[in-house]
Amino acid sequence: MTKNEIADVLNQIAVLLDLKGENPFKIRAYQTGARVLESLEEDLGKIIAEDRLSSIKGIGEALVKKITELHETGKLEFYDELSSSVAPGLVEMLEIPGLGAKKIKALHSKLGIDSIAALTKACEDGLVAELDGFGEKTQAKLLTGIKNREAYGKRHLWWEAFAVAGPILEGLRALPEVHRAEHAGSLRRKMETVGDLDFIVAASEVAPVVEWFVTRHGVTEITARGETKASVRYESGLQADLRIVPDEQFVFALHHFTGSKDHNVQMRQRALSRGLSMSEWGLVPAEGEGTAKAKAERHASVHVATEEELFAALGLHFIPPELREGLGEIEVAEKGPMPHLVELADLHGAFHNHTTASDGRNTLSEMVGAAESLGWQYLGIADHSKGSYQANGLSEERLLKQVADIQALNTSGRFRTHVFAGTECDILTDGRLDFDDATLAQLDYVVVSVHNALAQDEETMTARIIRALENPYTTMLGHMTGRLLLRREGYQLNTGKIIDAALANNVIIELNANPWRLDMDWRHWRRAAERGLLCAINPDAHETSGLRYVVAGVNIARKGWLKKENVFNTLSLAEVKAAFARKHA
Ligand code: DGT
Ligand code: CA
Ligand code: CA
Ligand code: ZN
Repeated sequence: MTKNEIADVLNQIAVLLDLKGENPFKIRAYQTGARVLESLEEDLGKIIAEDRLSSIKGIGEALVKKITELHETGKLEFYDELSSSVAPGLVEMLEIPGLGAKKIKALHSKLGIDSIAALTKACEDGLVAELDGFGEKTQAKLLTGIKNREAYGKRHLWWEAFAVAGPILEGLRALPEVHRAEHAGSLRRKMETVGDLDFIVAASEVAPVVEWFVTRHGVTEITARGETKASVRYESGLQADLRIVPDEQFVFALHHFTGSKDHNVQMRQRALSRGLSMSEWGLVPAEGEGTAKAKAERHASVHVATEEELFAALGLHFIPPELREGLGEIEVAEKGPMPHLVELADLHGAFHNHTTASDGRNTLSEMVGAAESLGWQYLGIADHSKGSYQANGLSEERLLKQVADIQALNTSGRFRTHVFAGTECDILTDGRLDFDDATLAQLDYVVVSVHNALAQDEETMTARIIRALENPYTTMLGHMTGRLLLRREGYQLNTGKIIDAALANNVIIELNANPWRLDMDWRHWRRAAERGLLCAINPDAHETSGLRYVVAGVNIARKGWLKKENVFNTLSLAEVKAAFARKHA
């Protein structure tokens, strides 16, 4: 274990001892030990090897043995036993403002409360207010604290977080003191969900920037305010972190706080193997003692003006933020330039879109008009099929009427955007499609999706979907797992087998670009595309503004290492027509 990990264990021991009502001096000893370890500049392994731990101020005899055991084995029997003697719910209750060890012990011994859920119930039932030392006010405060904790602990959709972050970044860049400003963290890496926003700024003066940041409209709470950083909370519970650095540190800080953690760890290892120490402060010779910060203060850092130069200093080609997940990107960047990832401008249309004929909110011509103003060469209309009656799915008759309307619109020359007539056809519970072959044959293409019997077991669901992919009229599979991010898990299925079946049957898999779906997940795309799977980035738009979701889809496609040639809707109109003709030949 590293010294920081050991410090975490010591702090945790202090918490557990406190909950058990142990002697305060003993508790303090663990807290002090943790602090001393964290600020230790020398190598812990060396100190232990030379038997000098007990000579360090703040580390008592009892701790020497425990630290040594943790360092050498990564385990501590004392800690394991202590942990198992305290209900985990009690530890969690410490996160609620107004609750310390003493109050938690009282709640536990008098009301048997050992979890936040039990506490919520007791507060709602008015039991907590009746306890000595609590009262109505405290009870109400605890309930609020529990509610806030839920809201704040929540992750946020990238799409919604980006909407908050964009104007903050613009505002920062417009400040006269600010030289450079960027997003960092998961937002910059285009993760599907975001824990908090991170901003890195290089500025000539710190105070006015912090002042602007913490007084912005929509800020409900300032959660931290230091000399070079600040954190605030917005109404949605979303937190935003700001760090201000001198110009020469900007690129290092930007790279560090963009992450991910795994990517950073691998980058630091690479630096070390070249005799360099890399941190948010700079890139300096690794020799000598002390923390990365101390080294950066001692040595002049390698000078870099851009992230390209930072990667180059470690013998690497530039790695786009989307790919910095520690999933082999460094090995690729070592050998040559990274693949050229698909871009928004590469898209010439999309295939899974709805109109007022089923559950959309805009008419066919409104949707086509919106596609035209995006400069799209084509738009695919795929309204629901009759089985999705709750979504006003189309009968055969209404579908054929729509096909005729689309043909008429295409020949009218009203729009420069060509319309393809398709369907989002339900995959019935046994894997048959909701329309028969004669009906499907009237269409340009067919998206197949699961919309009911979502609780089927993995084997049944997988077989069901594969059967649908084997239908010769199936062009693409819609929202593969049906997940709704932060709301609903996807249905059980075997992703590998479905990808195999898509490849075997020449079926495209959709990357549903709706920010709540982003399905199929980016983690599967790299490998699948290498095997030849084609992706269609589809907004699943239910109104004209929904077409913009392709922005989120392109982000995720890039995270999945997809290049232009992996994405079907980068084809021109003529190429798509030819591909559809081939499918039916
Ligand atoms: P999030 O906010 O949970 O969606 O994820 P991130 O990646 O934005 O994480 P965050 O905001 O905690 O920190 C931003 C970046 O800073 C993170 O991706 C990597 C870097 N970072 C933060 N803490 C650590 C750490 O303890 N070790 C390392 N190696 N990097 C860290
Ligand atoms: Ca973050
Ligand atoms: Ca953060
Ligand atoms: Zn659907």
